Amino acid sequence: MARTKSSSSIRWRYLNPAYYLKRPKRLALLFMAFVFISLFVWDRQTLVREHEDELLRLKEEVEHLQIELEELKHEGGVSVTKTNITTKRIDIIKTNDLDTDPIEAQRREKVKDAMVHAWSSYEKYAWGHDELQPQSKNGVDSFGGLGATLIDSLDTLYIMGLDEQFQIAKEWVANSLDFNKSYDASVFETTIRVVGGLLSAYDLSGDNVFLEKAKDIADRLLPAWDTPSGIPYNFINLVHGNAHNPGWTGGDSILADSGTEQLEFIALTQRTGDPKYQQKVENVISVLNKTFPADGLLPIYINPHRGTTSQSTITFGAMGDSFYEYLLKVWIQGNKTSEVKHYREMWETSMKGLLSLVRKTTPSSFTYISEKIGNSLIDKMDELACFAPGMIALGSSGYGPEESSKFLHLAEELAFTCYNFYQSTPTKLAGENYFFHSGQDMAVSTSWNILRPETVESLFYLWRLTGNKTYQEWGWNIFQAFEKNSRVESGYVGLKDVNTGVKDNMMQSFFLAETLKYLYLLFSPPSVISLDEWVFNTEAHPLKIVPRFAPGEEHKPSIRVRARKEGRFRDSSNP
Ligand code: DMJ
Repeated sequence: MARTKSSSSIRWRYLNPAYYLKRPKRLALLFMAFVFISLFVWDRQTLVREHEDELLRLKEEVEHLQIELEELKHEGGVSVTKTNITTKRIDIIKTNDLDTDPIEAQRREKVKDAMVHAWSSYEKYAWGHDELQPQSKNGVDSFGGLGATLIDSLDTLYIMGLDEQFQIAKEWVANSLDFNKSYDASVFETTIRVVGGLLSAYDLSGDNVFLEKAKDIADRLLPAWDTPSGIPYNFINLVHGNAHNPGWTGGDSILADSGTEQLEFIALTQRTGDPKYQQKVENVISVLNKTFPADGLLPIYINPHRGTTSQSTITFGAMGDSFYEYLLKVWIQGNKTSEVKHYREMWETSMKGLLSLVRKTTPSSFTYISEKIGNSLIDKMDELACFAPGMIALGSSGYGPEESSKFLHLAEELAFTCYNFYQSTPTKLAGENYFFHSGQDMAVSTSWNILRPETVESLFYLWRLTGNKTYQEWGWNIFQAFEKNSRVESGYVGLKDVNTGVKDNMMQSFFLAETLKYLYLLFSPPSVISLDEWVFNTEAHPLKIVPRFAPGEEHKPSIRVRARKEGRFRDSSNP
């Protein structure tokens, strides 16, 4: 009994504080064990809490993705939301901030300065007019008084982060832009500058005012397509809706003027849900496809009654150019799906035709695209055709590997020729067109320069698609030539003659829409207006690529304004 009692008291003595007070080493050991156990437990609990938070966040994300997926199923495609687009803008700014190449950043700032100079001159002397005449310091309404420069500049201001200027311009669009003008407007110019500019501003900012205005002007243009063949008349009165073709074409419609509205009008259908815009412009391509020649090259004049072409010049320059550009770009805008396969096929056919026009100069072997009348090739190339290297590079990736590198190589050779259009003159600015005489390489013919963008456009695409910094160097040289010859106290002017440097008195709206934008993007990271997400119209207005509607499918707008409510996305129109 005594033995049992003593062994139990030995066991319990460890709970008696007096035991430890007499043994300080054991007390210290006990204290350390306590600290370790507490730290271990605390650490586990923190980990569990963090995991719970992470799980909750992931659950929320899955929930949002499920909602998006549901919407996808209902709408037949991914909805591009105002929220998403606005986030993109934040991405643009962030990307710029993170950019580390100091030379690129410096050059980009210089181009931005040029935009600020051009814009503030327009603001001061020509506000609300179509274009600024910098030497006489006044505005002119070359497009019927639709604020062409202002609308053409919206997206450039936005992309460059010129927010204050963008807001002021937006106020003007909301309060002063008026299309109710009895003016015979060019369907082509109004579409590429005004419809395109407004839609791009809408896609970037998500502000509905731009979409409303784009719809207003497009509705006024739409009767131009009401012809026996569906090939549009190229001019229309914005109030009365009576359409016609200019007398100098002999009543014919012009190829580029009739086949360069597809991107904008398809985009408008996607954003409004109204099929009529897309139907009118796609019909034009169907009509032309019926009699599309084996070489894919169409003469520049088309009879709007019969829908057939008459013998006239074949060119990738003036009056032909952007028809070919839009065949490729509608395919890109349509996500390269089977819906738009025929656009790609037509474009590839035209590229075969283009190859048949390619020639080399002597003695220096510059590659150029000739023109054609009947069976005769003409050794002439417009600077306007210098958009082609960019287009060919953009389309090259759609071919198999061999063809793809062949076309990319051609694009690079053509871009070199176009750059030499600039380098070969005393001002280092290109003339309007060039002739190629045997033994003499290239000779400038029409010698003005009106601040056109095509060469820098191609340099932009080639730099984006090859990563070759040479294209940035060439673009920088061209920019410096503009700064040297075209910058005046109140804006930028063209040159009457690139040999003498004598200036004209016009700041073309495409200088702000295209030339400066492409130069800015040439010195920006490729994620700024990524070519995977955006397609540029022929006036350099980026349009967001969204899902394409199948024919006959019920049209619902693909770009909608949505608000976040109770953790779920809902239609703001149906709160
Ligand atoms: C622009 O209006 C467009 O790029 C059009 O397609 C052709 N010409 C001018 C710029 O040169």
